Amino acid sequence: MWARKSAIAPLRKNIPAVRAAAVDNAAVAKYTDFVARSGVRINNYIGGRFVAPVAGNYLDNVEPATGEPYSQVGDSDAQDVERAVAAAEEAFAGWSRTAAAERSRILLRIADLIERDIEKLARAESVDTGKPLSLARTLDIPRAASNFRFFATAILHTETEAHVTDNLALNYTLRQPRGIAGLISPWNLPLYLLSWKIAPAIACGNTAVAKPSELTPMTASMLCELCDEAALPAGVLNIVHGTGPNVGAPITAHPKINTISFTGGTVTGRKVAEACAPLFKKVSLELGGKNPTIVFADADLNAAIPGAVRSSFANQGQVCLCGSRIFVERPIYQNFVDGFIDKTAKLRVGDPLEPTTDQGAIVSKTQLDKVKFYIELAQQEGGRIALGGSAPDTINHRCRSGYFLQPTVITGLPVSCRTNREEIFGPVVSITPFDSEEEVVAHANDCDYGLASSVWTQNLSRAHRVAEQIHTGTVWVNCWLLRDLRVPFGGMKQSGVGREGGNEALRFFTEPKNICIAK
Ligand code: TXE
Repeated sequence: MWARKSAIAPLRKNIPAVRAAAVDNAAVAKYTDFVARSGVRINNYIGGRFVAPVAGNYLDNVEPATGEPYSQVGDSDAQDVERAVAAAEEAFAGWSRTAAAERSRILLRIADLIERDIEKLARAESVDTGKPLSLARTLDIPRAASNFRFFATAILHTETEAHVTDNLALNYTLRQPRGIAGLISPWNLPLYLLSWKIAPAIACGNTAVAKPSELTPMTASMLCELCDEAALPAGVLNIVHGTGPNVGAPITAHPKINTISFTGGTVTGRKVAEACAPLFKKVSLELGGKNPTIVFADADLNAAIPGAVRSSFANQGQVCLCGSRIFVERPIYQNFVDGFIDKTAKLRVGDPLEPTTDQGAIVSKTQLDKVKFYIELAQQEGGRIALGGSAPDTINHRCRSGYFLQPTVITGLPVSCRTNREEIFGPVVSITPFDSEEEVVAHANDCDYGLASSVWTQNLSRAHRVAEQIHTGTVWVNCWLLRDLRVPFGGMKQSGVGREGGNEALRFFTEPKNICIAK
C-alpha cells in the first residue's frame, strides 16, 4: 500500500505539471487528493534534501475526519536530530552573514509561494487536522504567508541603541543571530504556528531544526518544498518528523541548539523547560489557556453573541486562545444563553472538505476522548448540558468513523470546579452569571492559566479598568483573535514564558552585545 521510502520527494518532484496548474482548482484538488490518499511517506528535510529517518521507521498519519491512516510520517530519533544539527551548523556560517536584504528577499518569495499554493496547502491542512477547509483557506494558510512577509520586512527596519558616556566612550548595541534554534510546534494550527517560529528565527540569521506535531506533519513538509523553490540555502531550515520523546526531547537536550521556541501543552512545556535549564538555553513557551469571555449587561449582543460563539468554537475549540469560560452579567444572562445556544445550534458539523461545514473533526481519538471525559465530569460537578454533548446526528459516509463532536454548552457549574479550571481544548464552554465587576474579575483571575481574555461592554472606562485587572497576556475588547503581528503575544502563569511577535520575536532570536569604545 505504501509508496517507496522518501516517496514524498520523487512524488512531488515528478508532478511539476500540477504546480503549474495550481490555478486550476480541479487539478489542485486532484493533486491533493492524490497526495493525501496515495499513501505518501513524509520524510525529514535535512540539508536541503528529503531523507528517510536513519532507522527507517514510520508512523501512520491518520485523517481525523475518517479515523483512517492516509499517509505515513517519519518516526525519527536522535540520530536524525544529530544530522539536522550538523546541517544547521554548517549553514549557519553563511546564513548568519547573509545581508538582511537577501534574507528578506528569500522570505518574501516563500510568502509568495505559500499564497500561490494556498488551495493545495489549505486542503492538505484540512485533511491533516480535521479543520474545515474554509478555515484553513481563510485563517491558517494566509497567516503563514503573513508570518513570513512580516518578518521579511521587519528585519529591514530594525534600529539599534547607542549610548554616549560623557566624554569617555561611545556604546552601541549589536543584536546578532544566536545560532541554531529548536522550534517545536503543535497540531492545532500546524503551518500557522510553525511559520510563526521559523520566519523570525531565520529572518534574524539563525538556522533552525524544527519539529511539527507528529499528528499533523503534512504542511510542514510542503513548506520545505516551497523553501527549496525559493532557493533558501540548504541547512538553514531542517525539519525532523517524529514524536515528542524521540525527536522533541533530543532537540531540547542538544548542546548545540541554544534557543528553544515551543508551543504546546503546559505539561509538555514544563518538560521542555526542565530540559533546557541545565544547558542555559533561551526558551520561549506558549502553552495552554482557560480563557474567560466576560459579557457585561451593556454589551451589544448583536456583536457579543456571534463573537462569543466564534471565540468558543473556532477550529472546534482547539485554539489556545479560545474562550472556554463565559461569564455573563445576571440581568442579561438568560437572554444571552438563549441567543448563544440558538446561534451555536446553527453551526454545521460535518466533513471538513465540504464548503458548508463550520465544525470539522477533533484532531485525534485521544483528544476526542479527553473532551468527552470533561463533558462527563461537568455533569458530575453539577453542570447541565444545555446543548450538544455527543456525536452529531448525521455525518456523511466518508466520515462515519471520524472524530466528531457537537459544540457543547454547559450551564449551572460552580465557578471553581475542575471543568472550569482545566484546559479541555475542544468544542466545550461553560456559561456562568455574575453580579458585579469585582466578582467577575476575581472569577476570571481564579485560574492557573493567563493567556487571553475578551471583554464585551460599551462602557469604555470599564473596558480599560477591567482589562488592566485581568491576568492574561492579551485582552480583547469587543472583539476576538484580532491580531496585529507587531504586538507582544503570549501568556503568564501556566500559559507560558516570554512573548512572540514583533520586536519581542526579533529580540528573542538575537543576542544583544554592548560594544564600548573609549574616546
Ligand atoms: O501537545 P504537546 P499535545 C494543549 C491542549 C492539548 C494538550 C496536549 O490542552 O490537549 O496541550 O496536546 C512535542 N519534548 N495544547 O499532545 O504534547 C509534540 O510532539 C519536546 C495547547 O499536542 O504539548 C508536539 O510537536 N517536545 C497548545 C508539541 O510538543 C515534545 C496547542 C506539542 O505537543 C515533548 C496544542 C517533549 N518531551 C495543545 N513531548 C497551544 N498552546 O496552542 C511532546 N513534544
